Amino acid sequence: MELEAVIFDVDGTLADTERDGHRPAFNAAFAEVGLDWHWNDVLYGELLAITGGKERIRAFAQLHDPDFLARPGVEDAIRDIHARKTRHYLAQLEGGGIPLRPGIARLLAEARQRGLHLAIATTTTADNVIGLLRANLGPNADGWFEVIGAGDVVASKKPAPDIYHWVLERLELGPGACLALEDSANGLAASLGAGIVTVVLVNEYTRNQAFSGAVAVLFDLGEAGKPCRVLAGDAGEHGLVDVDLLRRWHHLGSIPASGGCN
Ligand code: XBP
Ligand code: MG
Repeated sequence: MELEAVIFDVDGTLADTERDGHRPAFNAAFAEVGLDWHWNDVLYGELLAITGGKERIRAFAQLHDPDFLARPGVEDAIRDIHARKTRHYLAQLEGGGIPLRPGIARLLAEARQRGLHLAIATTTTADNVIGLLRANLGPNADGWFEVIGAGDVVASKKPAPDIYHWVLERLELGPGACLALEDSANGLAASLGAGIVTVVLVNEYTRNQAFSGAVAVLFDLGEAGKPCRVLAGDAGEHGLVDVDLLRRWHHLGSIPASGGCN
């Protein structure tokens, strides 16, 4: 089946947003509401096992501050902290503080030019996605994506496949016509759970995770003069991850029993 659409995860895939983007925004929100919580980068790496900011706050409190969860109105308090966190994160984006990963802008431009549909499947808040795209690619860049599936539009976040099902339905495509780009084991479980061939782009937080079932695993997509670094899978003679290579991986990954890396 022909590749018709590429579905991108956001955090960790389009940009390295977590350690120096979301994490300080959470900490600023905690300080604002008078909580003495502080998430250092090691702890934050562990907390990333829980996708979704509100879910991550709740999971942290369960372990480290159970009294917080016993307060009356705690769900409103979590929503308030998370809304503050989103404001801090957006301010950082607007200040140009979070660049895209190498090769992302190049690949998006080529994919558009060659008529592929683009979509987003992420657990983060929609405003964060739009802010990231506009800050880095221009004021209309969110319009390049036919479908943006984000945050609470589904009840079960990654590793559940629900966000991918939501996106596929709106793209009006079957999983076989799509390829997903993810950065984490949770994200890979979600895309594979929806039956989508997936390329993984690792980052410092996810590089030691297991990516069985991915058609390829890379450190980066590569830029002119700086070839992509492939950890698993076959990039052939391609020095950069471009649309031709995505098409090749999509084809390979679609062949039963020959698709994934182990
Ligand atoms: C990303 C997330 C998000 C972000 C924070 O996971 O889990 O929660 O860390 O964003 P993925 P919010 O890349 O797998 O989609 O605070 O807006 O949830
Ligand atoms: Mg991710």
